[in-house]
Amino acid sequence: PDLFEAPDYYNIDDLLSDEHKLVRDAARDWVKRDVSPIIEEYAQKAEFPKQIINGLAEIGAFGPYIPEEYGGAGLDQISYGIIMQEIERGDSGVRSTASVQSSLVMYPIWKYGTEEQRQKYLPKLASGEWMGSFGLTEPDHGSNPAGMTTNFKDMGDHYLLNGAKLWISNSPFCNVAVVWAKNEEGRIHGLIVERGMEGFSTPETHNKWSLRASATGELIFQDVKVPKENLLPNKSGLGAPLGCLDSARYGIAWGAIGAAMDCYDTALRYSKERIQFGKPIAGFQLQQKKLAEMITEITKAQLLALRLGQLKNEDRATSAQISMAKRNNVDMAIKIAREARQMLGGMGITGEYSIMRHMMNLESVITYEGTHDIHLLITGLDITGINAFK
Ligand code: TGC
Ligand code: FAD
Repeated sequence: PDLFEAPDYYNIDDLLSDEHKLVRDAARDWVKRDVSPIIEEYAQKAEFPKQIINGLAEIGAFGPYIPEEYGGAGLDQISYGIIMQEIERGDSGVRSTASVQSSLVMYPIWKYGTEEQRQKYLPKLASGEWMGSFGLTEPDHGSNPAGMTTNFKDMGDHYLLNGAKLWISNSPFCNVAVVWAKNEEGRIHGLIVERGMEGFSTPETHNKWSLRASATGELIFQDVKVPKENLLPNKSGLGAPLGCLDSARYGIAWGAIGAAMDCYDTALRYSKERIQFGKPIAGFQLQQKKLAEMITEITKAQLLALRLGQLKNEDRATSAQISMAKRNNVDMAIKIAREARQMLGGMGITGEYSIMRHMMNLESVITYEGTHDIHLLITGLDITGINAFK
């Protein structure tokens, strides 16, 4: 197939297995065929393209590393990363949908759920028949989720859930939501809430200038009766949702490389064709500086992600290592998007090219899953032992 140009300045392909390359080519081919041609239109009209859900399932984007017995793709962590990279080459919003489904909905059900919960939910989530969302953030508790006020009471034969979550990806169309709430003792637990439960609503958040092709909304619980069998029993406390975030943040570290590659590739091609002052703008030193720094930063980010993937495969990656990669790679991508946008001059602000969309998307990516500053403080805490959050 006619694939995207994929910068690989350090022959990193040599470090990938044949399976990694097969997974990558399938994802890349699908993004080029089914996502890139339509995504600008959906971003412009601020709508998630639901017709791509089947394709996402087919390339293994829903639960790449979830075992095949539960409908997952049974792949390793590097394959998971590569799939996120290829999807985000198309659009960060589409990658968000896959990240949430895999790392924030399937992962907690797989890791913290009962066998019955795994059997009931995972195959349907893997096939895309059901879509999930993840409710941690609240209107008054974003970076500090430990302060959450959403809560549930034990009513004997069921739980009664009250509260509200804000900024929830996939919420407007999710069939199930993994929701984090405090019990009467103030301990955080995960609950699976299903659409249709009385008192549960999911209003959409409009007027976003970022991640427009991803649906974002609220999760509102007004005396929702949640069956007792919907509680995730095998882990509680803030560490439970943070464990899910570790997996999603790892995927984002790879995903951001995809957005950066697309911006770099677009700027490189454009600059070789665009003639000003009698020569291609790629021939001017100032433009070469931009391109040379872009490929340098992409290469460093690729190596960081790949090494982190190896550590993840060996179950040795620490949360602080994941924070470093998420922070570095998203920052790398947003800077490349801004520089690449300038290289296209006026054309760079139009939807004829993907760069401005990536740039705006990355404003969400640098904020969600722990902001740029929060991840810096995680590194700071890790290396000094001193907590600067509070
Ligand atoms: P702290 O006292 O540090 O920790 C509480 C407990 O959690 C444990 N822990 C972790 N466990 C697993 N993975 C991690 N990354 C962990 N970090 C900490 C910790 O050991 C402790 O366990 P225990 O057993 O002692 O209780 O907690 P803190 O309240 O001081 O907060 C730390 C901080 C600020 C780093 C944390 O709250 C944080 O990461 N805040 C950022 C919030 C965030 O990232 N929200 C993301 C919401 S989801 C989202 O954005 C989805 S976007 C998806 C998309 O569309 O792609
Ligand atoms: P705040 O926490 O209010 O932070 C505001 C500013 O203060 C930031 O710059 C932050 O870095 C800084 N700050 C905060 N605390 C400190 C400190 N201790 N020291 C120094 N600076 C600090 N959440 C979910 O649960 N599920 C989802 O699916 C989801 N999807 C999202 C999709 C989109 C498009 C967006 C934009 C967000 C999404 N989020 C989701 C929420 C996201 O995780 C939060 O926006 C993020 O964690 C930051 O929280 P906040 O917006 O409340 O900002």
